[in-house]
Amino acid sequence: MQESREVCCQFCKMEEIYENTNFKRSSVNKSSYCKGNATVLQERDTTPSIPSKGTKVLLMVLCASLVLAVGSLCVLGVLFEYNLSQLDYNKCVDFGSLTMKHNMVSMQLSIQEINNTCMERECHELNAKFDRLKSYFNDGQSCNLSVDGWTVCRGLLYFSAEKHNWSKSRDVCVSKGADLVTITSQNEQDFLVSKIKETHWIGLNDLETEGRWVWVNNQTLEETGVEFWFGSGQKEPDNWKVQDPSGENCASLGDRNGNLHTWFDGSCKQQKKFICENKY
Ligand SMILES: [Ca+2]
Ligand SMILES: [Ca+2]
Repeated sequence: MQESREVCCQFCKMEEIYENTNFKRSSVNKSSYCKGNATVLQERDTTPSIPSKGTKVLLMVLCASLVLAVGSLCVLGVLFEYNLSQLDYNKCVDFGSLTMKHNMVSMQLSIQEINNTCMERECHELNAKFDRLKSYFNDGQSCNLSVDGWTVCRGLLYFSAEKHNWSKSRDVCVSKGADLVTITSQNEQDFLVSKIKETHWIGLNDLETEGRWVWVNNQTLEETGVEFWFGSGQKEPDNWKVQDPSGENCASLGDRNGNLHTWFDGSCKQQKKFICENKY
């Protein structure tokens, strides 16, 4: 009997423990059980029991959490879709920009190729001109005998085949668009000397003022700074008047004695070959 009472008390404690659970309290008649009828324990009641207040609160919290989770997932989904569309848009923009840059670079490359072609053509033409000028200035081969007997050097100097007095010689030069040659440098003197085999009239005279020698372009010897008289001015010009009382007022390169490297004054009436020069 004492043992049955102890079982009854333990059962009552368990009831208190499981009060907030879904387990259903047995419909055992506790009083009768406790009163000693310990042999009869009824099966659990199969009818649903009313949830306790704590359970309701827990369920409400769980539901709220679930709603929040679903809402968060929806928001995340929307954001992901938006970012994905933005990414696609940026890709499209980048692709368009790259395509434009590619077209620009292609166009610049085409222009550069055209420029290179033009530069190559210009370079070829300049080289051809350089070769012509090089052969034109470098040697005596640039002097050619023309059909009328003149020797033309560098396209600027004309060595006559016929002989005239000084004035007539100058007239012939002028008729060719040139004038009698002026000599204003050692190189020019040397070049002319190398091309003649007899005396030639040059464009130097003192017709206007005796002793004041000027070139046909009115330059004086002081202005040009060079002069190549025979005997370094001691012998020529001497204005010799034996053959011509008017004296010697015209200059020639070389004399009849074969001195071809210096200048001589002589009578302007003498018949000599002459050198014309086209300055232009
Ligand atoms: Ca003179
Ligand atoms: Ca003389």
